[in-house]
Amino acid sequence: MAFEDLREFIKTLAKTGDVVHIRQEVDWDLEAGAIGRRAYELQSPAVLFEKIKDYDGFRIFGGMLGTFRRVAIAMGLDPATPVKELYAEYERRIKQPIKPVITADGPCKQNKIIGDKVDLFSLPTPYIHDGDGGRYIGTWAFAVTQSPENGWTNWGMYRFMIHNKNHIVGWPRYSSHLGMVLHKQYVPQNKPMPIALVLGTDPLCNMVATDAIPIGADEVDFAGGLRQEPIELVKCETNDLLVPANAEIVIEGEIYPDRTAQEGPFAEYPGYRMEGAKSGVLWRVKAITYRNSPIFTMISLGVPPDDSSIAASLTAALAMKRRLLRHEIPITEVYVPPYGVTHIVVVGVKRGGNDVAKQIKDVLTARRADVNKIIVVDNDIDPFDFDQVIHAFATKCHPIRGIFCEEIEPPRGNALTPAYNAQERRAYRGAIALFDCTWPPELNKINEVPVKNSFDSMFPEELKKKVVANWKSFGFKEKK
Ligand SMILES: Cc1cc2nc3c(=O)[nH]c(=O)nc-3n(C[C@H](O)[C@H](O)[C@H](O)COP(=O)(O)O)c2cc1C
Ligand SMILES: [Mn+2]
Repeated sequence: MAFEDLREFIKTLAKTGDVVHIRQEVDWDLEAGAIGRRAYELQSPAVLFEKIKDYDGFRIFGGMLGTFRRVAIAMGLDPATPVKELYAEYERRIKQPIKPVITADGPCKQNKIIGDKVDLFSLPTPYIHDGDGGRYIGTWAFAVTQSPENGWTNWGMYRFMIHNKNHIVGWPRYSSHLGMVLHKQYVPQNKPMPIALVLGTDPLCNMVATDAIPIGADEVDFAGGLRQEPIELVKCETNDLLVPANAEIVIEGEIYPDRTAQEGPFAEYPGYRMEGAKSGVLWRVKAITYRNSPIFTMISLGVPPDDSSIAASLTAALAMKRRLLRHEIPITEVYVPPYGVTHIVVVGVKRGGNDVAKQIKDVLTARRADVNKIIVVDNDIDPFDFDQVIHAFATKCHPIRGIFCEEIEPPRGNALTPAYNAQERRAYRGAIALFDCTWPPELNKINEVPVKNSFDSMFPEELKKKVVANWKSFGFKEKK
């Protein structure tokens, strides 16, 4: 069962107690951001702001996928589904893409503002964090763009800020799919790049827009796979791009091939504000279309947990897993713990040792090193269980022979890593630390590998079976 649109998802959240409807008037100027931020930090429900100061008739929805419960609900699963099962289900569905269907009309066309009438300040874009460079219109939205060469249509989540009444500025990195296509295919020909920014859809569309789906593949097919039903698309008013017909708000425009503008600063996903303004990608807005009583979507990004550290950590982990498996590295699971804000990843391996650990490091840093700490554990450790991971790290990672640190050469460094200094960040320099918490395969299993003192590893199979079989009758529960 897939959600028809964002509204149906919010109704379901209301039934499970996972959304708070705020009916008092709330100010778009910092107040919505402050409420949204505190809600994350107290692991509260998502928020639907029903009355926005200066913007009658508009609503704002914050925190769509800010807890694993909300991710589970978005996938049509039991809200209490364990994180590991969410990962497995996402992984299973993403392997079965479903092509979209195209319709002639849709709710996103109920209101149209075209050309000179466009005024971005007619939307209730929040000024989210004190210190942001402006009002951020894209914090939990996705950009649709297309390659002029082969029609590859990309959906990606990149931040966007209002520049003026009909211009938006953003920071899709050079290495993002939008950035690559812009700089390699449009800029050299001095051609403007059509773009549509989509707010308020089935949450699985947002989720897939955070996923590093390979170059050349259309994210919309994977959104279909995730919801197990095709996405309905409708054509834009001012270009040929296709957008979800049920979207709350669609902003259409063209990225200049030859103009940039200042973007930021912004409270970024690692949980800090680091830099001043950057030079950003600039676009002119040519049309805005929206549903009646539209719901604007936002996140109040910051320290974890929030939609970025919850939903986007899951997609980041599974993208890393796909990459490692493509390189035939003998891995089991990959986990990105939310509080590690995609700066730390835990990789489980079938066969340990420095060589395998170094291969993992090389693959995960080859194109760009967004992560800066990699923990590799043997398959007796569940990477999703941080108690087990810290035990392996404490006991098996040799402080000299188990830790490998190296510099990451520009431009592969992650400019948003708080630990890097300003020069490193600006130059896209970086560093990586690999923590090998595995036993080397050359150790003699009988004499050299210390025996682990656990229920699983210390007792005869027959006895273990008997103990497990009698467990409940002794008066214990199955799980911790
Ligand atoms: C909340 C949020 C904001 C993001 N903002 C940006 C951004 O401004 N620029 C960027 O390059 N990537 C950003 N990302 C990461 C991209 O979404 C991610 O790399 C994704 O794979 C991009 O799609 P693509 O692979 O089709 O380029 C953001 C992710 C999240 C979750
Ligand atoms: Mn892509």
